[in-house]
Amino acid sequence: MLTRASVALRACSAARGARALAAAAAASPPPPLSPGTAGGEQPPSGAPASAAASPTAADDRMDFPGGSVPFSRSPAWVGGAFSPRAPLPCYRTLDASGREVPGAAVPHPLSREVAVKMYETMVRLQTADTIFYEAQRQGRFSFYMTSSGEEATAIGSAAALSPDDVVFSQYREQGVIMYRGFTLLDMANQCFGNMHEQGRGRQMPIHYGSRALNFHTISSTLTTQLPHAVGAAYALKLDKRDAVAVAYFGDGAASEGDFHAALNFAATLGAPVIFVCRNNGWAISTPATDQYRGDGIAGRGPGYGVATLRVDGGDAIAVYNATAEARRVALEQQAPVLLEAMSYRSGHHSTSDDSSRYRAAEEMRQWRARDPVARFQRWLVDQGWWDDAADAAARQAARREVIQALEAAQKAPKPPLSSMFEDVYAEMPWHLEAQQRQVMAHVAAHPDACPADIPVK
Ligand SMILES: Cc1ncc(C[n+]2csc(CCOP(=O)(O)OP(=O)(O)O)c2C)c(N)n1
Ligand SMILES: [Mg+2]
Repeated sequence: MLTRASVALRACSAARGARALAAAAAASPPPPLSPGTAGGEQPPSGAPASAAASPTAADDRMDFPGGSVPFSRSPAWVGGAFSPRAPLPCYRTLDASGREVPGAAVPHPLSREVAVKMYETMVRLQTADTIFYEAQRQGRFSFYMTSSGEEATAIGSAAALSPDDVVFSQYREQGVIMYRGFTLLDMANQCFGNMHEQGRGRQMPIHYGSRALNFHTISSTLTTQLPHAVGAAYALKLDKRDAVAVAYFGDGAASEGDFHAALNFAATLGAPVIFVCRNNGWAISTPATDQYRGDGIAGRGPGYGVATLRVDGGDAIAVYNATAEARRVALEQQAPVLLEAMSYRSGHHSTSDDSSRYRAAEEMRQWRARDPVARFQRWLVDQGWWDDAADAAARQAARREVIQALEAAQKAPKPPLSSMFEDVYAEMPWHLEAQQRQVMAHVAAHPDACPADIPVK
């Protein structure tokens, strides 16, 4: 059994609970800055300490509108080559094979019901990813992205959220919306762009969204979802709602200016938002090592005054606990939290990519051996909550459901051509009416201009 540190942690005050988790996660806390580089007035180099004039209360600090900082008599450089620091540690509860790490803090133990739901969702996600990917390769729809290697990040975090929490996702977190209740048929309808999907074919495949599930429609314009999430979180705060906003994004997306604007706005407004970065090592063909020179994405959080935790993104239990703590801190302190989930994109970036062109087969093989779904399954089996027969049945059922969903979605009618002018304005303005007339006249004159399966009306 895992150490049920939750019992002790829950007894702690709110603030102590957060610190306890951070402390338990810290295998080796970063060393303090060396004397003379920060932390107050120091005697000039070479001068005996006794010879240094003792500063008065008034002149040992600089008080300015943005805060109060201590003076130092030596140039207090930090960062880069001046003060290399140990990387922030990565919180985990399971080892690479799925065995419990002795002594790991688990402030929010998983119930059997939640754990099994998480695993069954992982199985459906893996099955959907495999078959949807193949369906795209067969030309049945135009594009797909898998979340292979990152299933535990999406589903572990989703399980720790409330249905009232508002999600803003990038594009590789379909496990989150699935966990919330988006069906395989909903996914297939969106990928085929048929009349049953809420976007009515106006988005590329994989741009899921659901008002009912509090999941904003995906926009693949990287990082735009982060400022949106901060705004939503601020609205939740003003309305005194018991809910947070959650923004998912990749390591590459964190290089956009919107990342920095979002963190700073969230910190200064005190917005209850959880930023979940999936650092999967790659932004298409650009390795994470080309994205930054600091300590990953987590290293930036403290600079913005944002509570930050690095977590093993392949450990569903660690991600669940990190997210549950992040949610508690965000709500109690009305402040943002940054999680950096360390993971690996085991598949190609998308169906438009061939990752064997830019990364080593050995790297992929090593990461696939740490498959997050297999790790979580090992743990479930160790609890006596899962076995081979249950696994085979779940995979067979998922396979049947995915195939049925794809067949039904492919057969469903497409929305009529005129629908592309609808849903933005309550009443269609004159310029859209004019454009609609032009399109209809064009298609009447050139029937081949419109795909045969789109009703012209
Ligand atoms: C503003 C913007 N710039 C560039 C792109 C093209 N693009 C799509 S995905 C991607 C890489 C993103 O990598 P990351 O955020 O690490 O997510 P991952 O694909 O690894 O999950 C890029 C550059 C885009 N969609 N939007
Ligand atoms: Mg990435």
